[in-house]
Amino acid sequence: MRLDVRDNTHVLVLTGAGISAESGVPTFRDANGLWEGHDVTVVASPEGFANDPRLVWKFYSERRAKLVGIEPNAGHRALVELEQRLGDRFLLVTQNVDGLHRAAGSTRMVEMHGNIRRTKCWGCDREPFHDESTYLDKVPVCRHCNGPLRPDVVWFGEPIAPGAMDAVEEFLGRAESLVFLAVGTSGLVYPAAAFVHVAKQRGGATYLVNLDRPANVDGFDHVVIGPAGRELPALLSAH
Ligand code: BV8
Ligand code: ZN
Repeated sequence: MRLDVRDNTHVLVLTGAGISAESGVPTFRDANGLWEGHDVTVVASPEGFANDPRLVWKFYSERRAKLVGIEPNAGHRALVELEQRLGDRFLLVTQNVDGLHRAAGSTRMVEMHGNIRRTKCWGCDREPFHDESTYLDKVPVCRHCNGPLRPDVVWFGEPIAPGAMDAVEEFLGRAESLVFLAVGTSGLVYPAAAFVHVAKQRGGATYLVNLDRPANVDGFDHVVIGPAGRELPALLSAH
């Protein structure tokens, strides 16, 4: 199967943890949504951080440490090639916080759940900054306001990264002949899981590449079951 891309086709891509699996980044489903027995939706939440900031920094520090030396894979690269072919008729929205799309060369991309390699202040609105440090035994504090620093990711119960949804709306607003492609996502987290339904309402053709059939599989016209690193290059190859 190939993505049906014509001269006026606009392609919106949504990726989840599955596209980074072949790079060695564990997915959330792998761990059944648990980390050291903790429910990720609790650890990755404002309440979780307020309740035990050291535990939350341990969770993110371990994930930051696991990202050292991790490289993008053929799935990430296939999306960069498609972006280069389509230009402004392409937009990638990722749920991932691992930074691998940017590392692969994606530029027409929004990180709707933030980026684990950035830290921001919980207490003031100083500019978030690039940070790959790990904090295993203390909670870092802001030198401006002395408030606790936190990973610049969107937690459960927090609104999506500012501008991400606007970018999607702007793209959908001008998309003639829309194609929506989801890759490596279990379709459980909102609002990302609803994008396929939005695309269908806009008359878009919907494609999925995933290792298994996700919760929102019924929204997809075309379903390719298999690893993204193998399936994406074939699906996205130029005619
Ligand atoms: C919001 C950053 C409102 C942090 C993440 C009840 C019902 C419905 C919704 C809700 C509800 N209760 C609460 C909500 C809303 C909530 C939500 O959806 N909860 C879920 C759990 C029910 N959503 C939110 O809170 C969002 N915000 O709604 O705001 C609002 C508005 C205004 C003001 C205040 C509030 C924010 C959600 C963002 C949470 N942050 N990440 C971090 O990373 O630590 S989500 C996090 O989990 C990831 O970013 C990702 O999005 C999600 C995991 O999902 P996937 O990426 O799909 O990964 P998963 O492991 O699940 O699946 C991998 C898939 O890949 C599998 O299907 C597998 O088969 C496949 N796969 C594996 N290997 C491969 C592969 N596929 C291809 N190739 C392979 N090799
Ligand atoms: Zn501060």
